[in-house]
Amino acid sequence: MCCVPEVLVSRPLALESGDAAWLALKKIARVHVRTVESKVALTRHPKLKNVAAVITMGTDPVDSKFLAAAPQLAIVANHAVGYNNIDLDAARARGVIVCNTPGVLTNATAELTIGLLFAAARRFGEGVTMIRKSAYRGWHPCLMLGRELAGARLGIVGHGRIGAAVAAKAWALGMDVVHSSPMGGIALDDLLRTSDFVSIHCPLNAKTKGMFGSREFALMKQGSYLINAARGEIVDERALLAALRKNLRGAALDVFHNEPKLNPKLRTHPAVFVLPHLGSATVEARAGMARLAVNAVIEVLSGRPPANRVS
Ligand code: 8YV
Repeated sequence: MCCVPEVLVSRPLALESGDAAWLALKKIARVHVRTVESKVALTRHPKLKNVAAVITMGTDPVDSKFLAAAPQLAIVANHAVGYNNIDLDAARARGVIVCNTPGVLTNATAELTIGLLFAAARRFGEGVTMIRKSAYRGWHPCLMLGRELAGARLGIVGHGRIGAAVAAKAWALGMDVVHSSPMGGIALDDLLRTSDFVSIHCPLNAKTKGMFGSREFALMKQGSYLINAARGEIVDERALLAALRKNLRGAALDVFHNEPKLNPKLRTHPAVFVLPHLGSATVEARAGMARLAVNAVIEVLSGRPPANRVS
């Protein structure tokens, strides 16, 4: 048994136990799965010192401390398209391959974003709260009026796979869609000044961290909305709360700072609708992500180059 590589999976994957990729992995490796209930941080996991591969979640920090605790490690397969949780320089210095799971979650995340647009525009959060508190006292013509998406301008910040998929769906809804990204589109300031809805779809990195601060919010239109299904840290939450007292009508967020601990001011704000990071949470996307991560591990353990290598 000494030559069978060991693999640590940070959380159970959304795959059937008979899934072909999963069975193929179990054929070539001894696989340890950390339970959802486990309180042991991945960096302190007792198996880490022996593993050749790890499947991490986007929420697991992979830094030099983590890498030092895993001296046998050959691959980190990140079960996420984003890899802001991984110190790529540290991985490169150690010769550890890093892979992600792009493509398979594009549609799921774009659909969720369209849901957030409707939730913000048609005040789903306030409506649900009214019902749950038994505060609905009867229909009247001015009850909880919202905005229509058709004809409104959607400004997409970041125009990768997910931003482009959101643009196609929003266009089909009759929205006037513009985008801004380092690759093209309009200037960010112009997008902010002219959009009724601003939706963030860029990766979190040194350039985008805190990119939405008081200056950016001050540029946004009176009565506009912010949508974020990318990463919480792209938005300065204090500046967002201040903008909600001034020019912003509402916000719909799938991500926030310090997940899972949400700032109580955002949690209780009537014009803020928040979901627990559900962008890729569909059976289809999660199976696709799991298979990409598992296959990347199989390839590396078999001495072949994996797909979706980011370092
Ligand atoms: C993941 C995501 O659910 O892929 C990403 O970048 O944000 C989500 O799909 C999350 O990162 C947990 O792994």
